[in-house]
Formats: sequence, C-alpha cells, structure tokens
Amino acid sequence: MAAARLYALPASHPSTAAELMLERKGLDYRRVDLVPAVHRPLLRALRFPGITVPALVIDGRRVQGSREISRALDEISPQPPLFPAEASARAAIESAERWGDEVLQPIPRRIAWWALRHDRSGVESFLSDAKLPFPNPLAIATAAPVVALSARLNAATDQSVEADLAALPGMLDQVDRYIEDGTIGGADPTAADYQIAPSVRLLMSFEDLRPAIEGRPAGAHAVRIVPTAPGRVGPVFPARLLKPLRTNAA
Ligand SMILES: N[C@@H](CCC(=O)N[C@@H](CS)C(=O)NCC(=O)O)C(=O)O
Repeated sequence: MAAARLYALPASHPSTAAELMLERKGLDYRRVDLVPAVHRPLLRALRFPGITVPALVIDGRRVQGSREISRALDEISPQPPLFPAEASARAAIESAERWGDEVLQPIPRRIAWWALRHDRSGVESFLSDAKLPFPNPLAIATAAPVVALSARLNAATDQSVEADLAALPGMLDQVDRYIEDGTIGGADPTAADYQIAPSVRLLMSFEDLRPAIEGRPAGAHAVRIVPTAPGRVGPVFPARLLKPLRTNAA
C-alpha cells in the first residue's frame, strides 16, 4: 500500500486524532498541512466532499472526518482495533467518540481562534511542528488575516467564547466520568480516547486554562494520549470569564 496522505492544519486537534490513529496502526503516512480558511477550496480541489480537516487519502480512498477515519482505519488495518468487537462495548465507544466530536471538539476550536485573534504572539508556538509547504516565518507574517477569517468562519465571538468557558467545567467533568467508568483511559486506546484527548490537550495550551485541567484525570489522560503538543499561549482571557474554572479547580 502506498503511503497515506493526511491533510491537516497546524495544531488542529481532530487532525492530531487522525495522526495518532495512523501511528497506532503503524501505517505509513505523510502529513500535509494546509493554511486555515484557504484550505476549504483546496480540499474541494483535492476532490474531498467537505471543507474540513482531517482529510485522508489512503488505499485509493478519500476519507474525510475524524470519525470516518477511525472506522476506515479499522477496515483497512484491523489490528490493533480502535473499536471493540462486542456490540455494547462498541456502542459505548461510539457514543463517547460522537460526544467528543460534536460537543467537546468545537469548544477548543472557538477558544483557540478567539485567543489568537486577541494575541497573535501565540501563533508561532502553534506552528512548532507544522508541515506547511512554505517556511513558518512566512506563515507568521501573514497570520493576521488568516486568524481573523478563521475566527469569523468558526464563529469565535466574545459571546460564544464566554459560553464555551462557562461550559468547560461541565465538559471536563464529563471527560473525568468517562475515565472513571472505564469508557476511555484503558491500556489500549480506542477511537474515543483519540477523539477526546486532543481537544483537552489543546485547551492545556492556554496558561489561563491549564491549571484547571492538569490536575484532573482528564488532563493526565490528555498528556498520556498526546504526549507532545504544540502551542503555548499566555494570559489572554478576561478574569471575569475564567471564574467558572477557578471555582471548579481544586
Ligand atoms: N468534526 C469534524 C470536523 C473537523 C473540523 O471542523 N476541522 C476544522 C479544523 S480543526 C476545520 O477544518 N474547519 C474548517 C475551517 O476552519 O475553515 C472532524 O472531527 O473531522
């Protein structure tokens, strides 16, 4: 089988999920990072049906979306499995994976674009392991319009980020519950581990948020599944918006 090609964005958390699953399977792949916002028409030009990454070309197939990719990888290379064979165990993993994709994943995305729009000094750190087709200094120099457009396309508004930060303690509680009941965090990571951990890991890039996460099971799980992650952003959120997290931090 020819090497797979993974289309991603620098520091994109669902792209990290796809990359970790490819690594877990031991599949040969090359990651190609696209430029945020500009990547939408590019993915169409590459004959993907949608406008989001991760998007994977593997074994002659085009597979787009982190949940589609987890299933395709199990079909193409069944060992080690990303989903258990037994029906009720599989349903629990699928449900946690869906929650991680639909409920949790948009929150760090909006928070990250909002934060970078307010303080672009973090852009360079998010590019530390980028695989862009041009040098990072050029990406940094042209970051302002890319960040502004991405924030707009992802509805990373003051209102949405206020709501996201207020919802965050409840999200982290849910991740902790999944760990406590054994849905995620087992010795053999599943598609749900790979879906949820990169979102929590991205949130840990923010100095404002990290203290409320790192001491929790969700934080330890994120670091175990995603041992290295780019991105380090100093204080950026108004203190008022961080109150829900401070209250819940131990
Ligand atoms: N939830 C889907 C979609 C992922 C998604 O929205 N990816 C972002 C990057 S993190 C994207 O490509 N967004 C389009 C944009 O920003 O223009 C998945 O897990 O594959």
